[in-house]
Amino acid sequence: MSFRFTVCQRSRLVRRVVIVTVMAMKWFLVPACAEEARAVPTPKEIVVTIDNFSFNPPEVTITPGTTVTWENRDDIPHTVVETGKSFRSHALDTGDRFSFTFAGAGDFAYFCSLHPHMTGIVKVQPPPGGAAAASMGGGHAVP
Ligand SMILES: [Cu+2]
Repeated sequence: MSFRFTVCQRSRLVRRVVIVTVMAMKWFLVPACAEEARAVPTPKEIVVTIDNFSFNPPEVTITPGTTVTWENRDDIPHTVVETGKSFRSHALDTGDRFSFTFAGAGDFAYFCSLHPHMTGIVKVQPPPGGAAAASMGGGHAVP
């Protein structure tokens, strides 16, 4: 009789521990998930490679503040020149890099001045509901 009573008490204690543990996990898990959802990675630097007489990828879409770095992987020199002349690289030898940070929204078509058939475009689009929507153009070269 007394043995049965003990088992009953024990299982009640186990159930209580389980409930407390689940409640505690809820407290720990909810903020962790919320934080993860907020930290959606927005790349602030992307690389466009120059290979076999082409920019790869030829079209990129970024948000203002993003730095684009072009890297020449061809064994001949290339340049990166924006049609509106907002940026212009020197001749890039193999392995050379050129970076430009796009401050404002807009479409920036560019080409290689040594091989004008090589073209690409950078589309800078403000994040949804972002305050940067009003600013157009601009940016600066990264030394
Ligand atoms: Cu070229």
